[in-house]
Amino acid sequence: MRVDVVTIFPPMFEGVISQSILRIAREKGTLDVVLTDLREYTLDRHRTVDDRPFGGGPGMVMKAEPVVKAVRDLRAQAPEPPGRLLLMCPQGRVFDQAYAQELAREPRLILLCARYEGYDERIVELLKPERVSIGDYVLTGGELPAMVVLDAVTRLQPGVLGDDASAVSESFSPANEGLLEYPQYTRPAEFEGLKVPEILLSGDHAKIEAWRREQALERTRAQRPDLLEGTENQDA
Ligand code: 9D3
Repeated sequence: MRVDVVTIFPPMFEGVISQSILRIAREKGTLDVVLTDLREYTLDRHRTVDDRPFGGGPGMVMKAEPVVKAVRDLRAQAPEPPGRLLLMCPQGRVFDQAYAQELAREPRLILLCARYEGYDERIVELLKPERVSIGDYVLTGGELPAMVVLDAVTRLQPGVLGDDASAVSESFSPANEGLLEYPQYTRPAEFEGLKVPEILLSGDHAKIEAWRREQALERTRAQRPDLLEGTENQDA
């Protein structure tokens, strides 16, 4: 999969793509991340990417021209398919695991990071991106959201997490019945006076499984009752 990122801050991505799962995916050739500095697509001496809003008001607005040129240039880069274009913005479709799975199947994504208070609406009219938000809180730009999408989508690529494929049996996937995960423990069996639940040391796999499901339900009820609404777990 190829992921293009258009941003005025390419260095923000360096740490994320050079460590952990993203580094492994890139080394395996599963993932190709191409960072594009939006300022490369400006023509003026000051490399201006923003300007004051028509009609007045606070803040600056991202100019249409550099963004439109950058995206057209990337889309034209053969032999890659043009790819789905995602505009990271607070008014977008909220990113969740189903959305991540949908994007993970694509051969190519272009992630557009906005800065400032917004962007010239003609960017949307001309490029017809899908708008993506990562949730209802205010950040300073689209870079962190783009990294969130990149991380979630990368770990779903075949082979990235290994054969054991913990990507399929986890919170928010049908294999886990849409429940939060059960508590886990590792050695030592006692730490600062706290013992690992006896049942996990019993070797009785049926009992362990029942305990885990009960714990997962209990946690979901306490922390995320919204996940239980309208599911087969409702009466559990
Ligand atoms: C004055 C109204 N603000 C909208 C709530 C303007 C505004 C604030 C912050 C416009 C852009 C931003 C920067 N945020 C993003 O670019 C962004 C974002 C976010 O702030 N929260 C969750 N997801 C995203 S995706 C991009």
